[in-house]
Amino acid sequence: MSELFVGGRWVPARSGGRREICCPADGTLVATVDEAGAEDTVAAISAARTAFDSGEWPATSAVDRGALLHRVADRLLQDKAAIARAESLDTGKRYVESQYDVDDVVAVFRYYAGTAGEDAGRVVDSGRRDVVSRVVHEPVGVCGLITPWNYPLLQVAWKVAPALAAGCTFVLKPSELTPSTAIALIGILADVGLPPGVANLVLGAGPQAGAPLAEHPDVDLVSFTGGLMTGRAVMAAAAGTVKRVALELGGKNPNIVFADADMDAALDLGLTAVFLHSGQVCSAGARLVVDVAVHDEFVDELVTRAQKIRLGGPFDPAAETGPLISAAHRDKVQRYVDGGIAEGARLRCGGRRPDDPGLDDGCYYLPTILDDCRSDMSVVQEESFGPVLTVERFTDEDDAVRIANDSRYGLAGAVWTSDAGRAERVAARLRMGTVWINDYHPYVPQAEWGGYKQSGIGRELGRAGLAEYRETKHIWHNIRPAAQHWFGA
Ligand code: TXE
Repeated sequence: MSELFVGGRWVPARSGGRREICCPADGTLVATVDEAGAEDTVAAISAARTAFDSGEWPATSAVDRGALLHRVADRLLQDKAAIARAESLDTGKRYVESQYDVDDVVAVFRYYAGTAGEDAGRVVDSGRRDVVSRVVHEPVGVCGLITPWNYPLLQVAWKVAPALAAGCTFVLKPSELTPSTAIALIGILADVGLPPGVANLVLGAGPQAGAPLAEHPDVDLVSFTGGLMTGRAVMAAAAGTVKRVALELGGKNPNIVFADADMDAALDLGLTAVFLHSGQVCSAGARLVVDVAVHDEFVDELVTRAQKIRLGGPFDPAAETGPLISAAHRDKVQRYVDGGIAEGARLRCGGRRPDDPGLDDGCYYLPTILDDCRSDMSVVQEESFGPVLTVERFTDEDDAVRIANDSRYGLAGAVWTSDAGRAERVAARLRMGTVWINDYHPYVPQAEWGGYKQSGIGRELGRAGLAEYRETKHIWHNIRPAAQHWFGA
């Protein structure tokens, strides 16, 4: 039984509510956890407020904060097998991928351990010899951190590590579908000596357990990763108290392939771009924008390869990708595919559940390719967040850029070409937070991650990812105070 973590103690949900967590690979019961209501979240906010206003953490030296983050990274490595297993059971993703995810989480904690003391502030020219003027950075305060289910621990780490590095306190609300690794991380934070009240955890549904984090006046910042519609609701709720808002709302990311690209690499990574983790990736290359000159051969080969992708559970050594997160999500993916076909797309493969009866109990969906798509189709414009690739053709460089930018989103995209000048021209014109040239998916904690347009507000990772959790203060120190007699009195 897992409870909530409030003020340094594991406590039951006040409502007595509980939720069963089931593995989407086969429906087995994985865990039973407490289900918080708004009153639990308000109690957690109060604990975080007290720890920020009266506790030692915000005044702890950056060196000590960094040392604590390193201890967290050490423990994560020590517990890697158990954490990866828990992540795979909650999400259904392959165990090996969950292990990579833990490595990435460790890298994020190490990165912010190293940067906690960076950019503490600067002295600025006051224009006066009797004045010392400086700009300092301070922790923003109490943070509400709301995360989704596709990379549960990774997305928690992208928020928790910089928040702690900056000296903030927080209330974390992970996805109600995948809470296990957040529970493990909170346990580790307590074990390595984080003072009570700095890290608080509430589990449960968004509208009940999550909404107070956007609304409550004692929360200074809300950082949210999830869907566009929920992100809009969080932003609207946060407006009532003008709190800082950071949003990562996914994308509908173009993967542009020119005729002069290295075709084998473009095919291989084009497949990974969209079908990794069955498309449940915010930066998935779900829109293939391909040169009309190579369209036929490229798409034919992609279809051949997509049909060979082996589906299976987290511990099936033959599996290359896993299930979707839930049956409801699979239904949503199916609706997008059906809608695309109704709007004129040509189904080249997939478009349904697999035939294998061994997969019947899981939320599996076949890798799907829809050809002959247009930018105005819903399946092209909206995030299906499943293993669905749409294909559009372009005639020249301008056309490719126009199609790729024809989206309300702007998270990521890629361009494949052997012409370096063209690669740079296209990269410069794409309105996206990340552009890969002749590659897809890599990221590093040192580089900012986030979206243009409706993909979000602010950045995670990198220096900007730390800056999100800092306030900026100008301190003007008159070292020779003297009356100025502006007024005659
Ligand atoms: O996400 P939600 P869902 C996209 C993807 C997916 C869609 C919906 O397209 O199909 O979002 O997924 C919490 N106040 N992404 O419904 O609702 C919720 O409990 C405060 C993109 O699972 O956005 C969870 O913790 N919080 C994405 C978190 O918000 C609320 C990753 C995300 O849930 C809330 C996942 C409320 N009113 C899905 N309502 C990405 N950007 O990577 C819900 N929540």
